[in-house]
Amino acid sequence: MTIDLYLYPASGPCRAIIMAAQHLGIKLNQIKVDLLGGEQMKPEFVKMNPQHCVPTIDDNGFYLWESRAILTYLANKYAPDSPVYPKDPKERALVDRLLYFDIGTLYKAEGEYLYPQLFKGQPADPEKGEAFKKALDLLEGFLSKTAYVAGDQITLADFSIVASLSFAEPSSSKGEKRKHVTLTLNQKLEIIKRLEKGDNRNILMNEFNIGSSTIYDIKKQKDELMKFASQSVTTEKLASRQTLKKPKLEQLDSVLFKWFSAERSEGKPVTGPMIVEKAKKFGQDLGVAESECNYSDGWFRNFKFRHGIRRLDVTGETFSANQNSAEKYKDEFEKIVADNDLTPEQIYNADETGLLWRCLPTSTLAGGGEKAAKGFKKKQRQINRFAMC
Ligand SMILES: N[C@@H](CCC(=O)N[C@@H](CS)C(=O)NCC(=O)O)C(=O)O
Repeated sequence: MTIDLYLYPASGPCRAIIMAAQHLGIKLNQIKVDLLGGEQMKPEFVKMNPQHCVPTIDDNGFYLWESRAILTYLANKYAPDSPVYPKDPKERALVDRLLYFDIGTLYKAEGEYLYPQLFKGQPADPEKGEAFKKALDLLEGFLSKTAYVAGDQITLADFSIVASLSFAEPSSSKGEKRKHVTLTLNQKLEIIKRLEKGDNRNILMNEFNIGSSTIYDIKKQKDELMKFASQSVTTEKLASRQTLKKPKLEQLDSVLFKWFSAERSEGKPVTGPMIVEKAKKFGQDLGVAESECNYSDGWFRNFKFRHGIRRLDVTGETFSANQNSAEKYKDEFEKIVADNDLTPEQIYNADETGLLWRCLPTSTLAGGGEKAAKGFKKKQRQINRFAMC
């Protein structure tokens, strides 16, 4: 039995349903409605929802719209024990309060301020802007006390409010995409400290050039970040680190990439299985537990992605000749000719057989900086035999 969700991908209320369903493991059959093309006005849609809006669900003939009503319906019916919509009357009332705050205050103020600017090209109305800011300040007040909007656990109110604000964030950038910023652990810790001191999140967003979702993520990561900081590493490390990845895995990654680069700088072809084999060996030496790294396809994909490693065809023969030895051999060769009193007719030039080189791979993995993989002789089939007389 599937639940159909009629949606428009850019719609904030629709995103709330998708996020909550994903969190609760509820499968939805997503059906796109082309709002710009007026598809919601078609008789078959209006018959289902006379208010002709998305999100709308069709749960086997039960039609429901209004995103917050859909959220509570899905949780009640398909995840009754989930803490996203607690059973305790008081806890549930707090979630409801935030859902009503969203529809009646936050999303309302946001829409009244931004919609005329976005859809009618009207100038910003400072009074409406002030009302929106007041609503944001109220939200800020709630969030300064608890990790999530309605307490210390994620609830339906978070999905609703995040979806509402996901609309304001791109709108406020006036069409310019904010450059992606990756904060160091030190910066994240500073943000946590300042939020706890009561600093305004809008000021922090501006100062660090980040969006509200990043602030949200940092607050979510708070315990993990504090634990990591207390356990670990020097101040310089915190200043440069951007993730909480375990040091041992970092070491493995770095030593493996050094080995890979060394092999490639000598022109040796390197294949996936070779890298995985080497990683296992280094992992063993570093004491990396199997639970920390399983050297799976996914791990290998990420390793290649992190270092910009890709597959290149082996081309040319650049590495087939040893230039240094060839230089030295010139003198040796002249001496052999003189010692044996050889005439030009007695000297032959014979290339080495290519047979051995056919055992080498015809492609290799190569680092991001390599444009072409200089290769050995390849695909040679003939064998030359010489009979001296
Ligand atoms: N309060 C409703 C708002 C729904 C709404 O306004 N949907 C818009 C898209 S974001 C829509 O479908 N507009 C088309 C129309 O009303 O014809 C909810 O949360 O579901």
